[in-house]
Amino acid sequence: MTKTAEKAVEEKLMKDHPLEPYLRMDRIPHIWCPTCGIGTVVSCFIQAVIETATDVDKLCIVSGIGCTARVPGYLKMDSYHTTHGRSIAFATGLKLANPELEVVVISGDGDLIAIGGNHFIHAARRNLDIKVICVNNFIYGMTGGQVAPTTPLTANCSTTPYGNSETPFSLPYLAASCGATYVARWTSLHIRRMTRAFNEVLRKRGFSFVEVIAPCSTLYARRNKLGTGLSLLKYYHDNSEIAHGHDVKDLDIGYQEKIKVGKFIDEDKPTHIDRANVWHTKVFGDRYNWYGPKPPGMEEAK
Ligand SMILES: Cc1ncc(C[n+]2csc(CCOP(=O)(O)OP(=O)(O)O)c2C)c(N)n1
Ligand code: SF4
Ligand SMILES: [Mg+2]
Repeated sequence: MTKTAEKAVEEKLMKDHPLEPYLRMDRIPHIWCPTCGIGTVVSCFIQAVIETATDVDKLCIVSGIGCTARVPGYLKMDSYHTTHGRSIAFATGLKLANPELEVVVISGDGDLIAIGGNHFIHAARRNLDIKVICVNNFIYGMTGGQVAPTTPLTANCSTTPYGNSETPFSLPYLAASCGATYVARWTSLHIRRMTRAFNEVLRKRGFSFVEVIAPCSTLYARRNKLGTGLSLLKYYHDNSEIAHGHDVKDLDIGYQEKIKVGKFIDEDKPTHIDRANVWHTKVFGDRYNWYGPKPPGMEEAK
């Protein structure tokens, strides 16, 4: 093929790409390394937005800082790239200021669970109606591969050159024990299942959490001599076990051990705003102004 023909094909592909309406194409190419898992999460998320016919005018995407936290910058919708560890705090403000918004946090394990861990547990405890997608690459990717609260025992990081000796969090267990209404874990290899999970959380009311295990090819894979990002995907293929409904206490991830994936929690309970409305109506009676839209079945509650 001549160079001109190649360019024409390239241009047509770019023009016809089905996700293009949802991407800020002026920012492409993105910053992520080859075979990094974050881009897959973006594609699956957009696919879920399309499949659920989510109103993009009401959709807000929030992140903190990190490689994963760059996601909102590429999405052509209201998106907020906030400060490190404060994505859920920011999302809480958005949701409470305008309960009609669909607020989705997409950020990294460091951002959400290390510096941002306190916001995470309290948003889950309150059952705040937001969706949290955590890309867990077992490391602080953007800042040079430091150890994270998700790093498996013995794994090598730039700050643990002799191996990690700290017990990591199991994110589904953490989310579930704090009160999350939806908890799932997939790897970036599970494209259709991850997309289905995003479909479900976009339709769910309440604190919904999806952990996506994704390769950091440049830092985690290389430092641990695990090959490329592609080698990690092969590893996920061979070592993921689908275990829907499995006991959340038994979802730890050991270094290069089997990874249990699936949907572990899917339940319905009143959200933070539902409870506040019911309680304040009880306390203040007719003097209370209902906050936000009434949920299905509660229209007559006041
Ligand atoms: C208050 C503050 N502390 C530390 C940093 C430096 N910092 C930026 S991103 C990051 C960690 C990113 O790790 P993670 O959230 O897992 O995202 P990843 O890059 O792995 O996707 C850190 C420590 C910062 N920007 N602000
Ligand atoms: S450093 Fe790691 S997490 Fe960041 S873009 Fe590269 S592969 Fe992805
Ligand atoms: Mg990370």
